[in-house]
Amino acid sequence: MATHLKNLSDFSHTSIPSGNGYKIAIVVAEWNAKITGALYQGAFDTLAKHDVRESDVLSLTVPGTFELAGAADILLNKRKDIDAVICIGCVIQGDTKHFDFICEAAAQGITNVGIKYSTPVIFGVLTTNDEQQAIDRAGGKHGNKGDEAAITALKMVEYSKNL
Ligand code: DLZ
Repeated sequence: MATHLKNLSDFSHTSIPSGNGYKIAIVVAEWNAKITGALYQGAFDTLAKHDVRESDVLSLTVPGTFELAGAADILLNKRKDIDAVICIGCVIQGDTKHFDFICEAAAQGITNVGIKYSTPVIFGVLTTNDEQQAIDRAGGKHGNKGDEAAITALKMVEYSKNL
């Protein structure tokens, strides 16, 4: 049920909904696999903690972050039962312009797929200057951004189901 927020502080108090009955896909890039594996584990565990059944999680891999948007598009085209897609990747700055092209394509592509299918497609992609920054955000001192991606998916599915 949609609620009316009385003041801005209400935004920080929205509870994490139960994902019981939600079907969620997690698409994981193989590049920087140690990092994306940790992000995936965080997302998977968070979904389980919030009642998403293991059998309702569809886990898939793609070669790199660049492929995430295309993979989400193919998935949502073929599987009408999926409530949300969590895209997980990690792009680490190198010496060439690859970083910029991959990040830009992934962000824009993931946005476009979500809008095309009116389905939450979550940007669980780390874009870091170096490996340490990625480690810090994949279960390190800055938490696990996979957990946050899973919580975002739960909140967005609830949003779309209860309007
Ligand atoms: C080619 C490439 C490079 C240089 N760096 C990364 C990266 O840091 N993270 C990542 O997920 N993928 C990287 N890739 C691979 C591209 O995402 C993509 O798989 C290839 O360009 C083929 O389309």
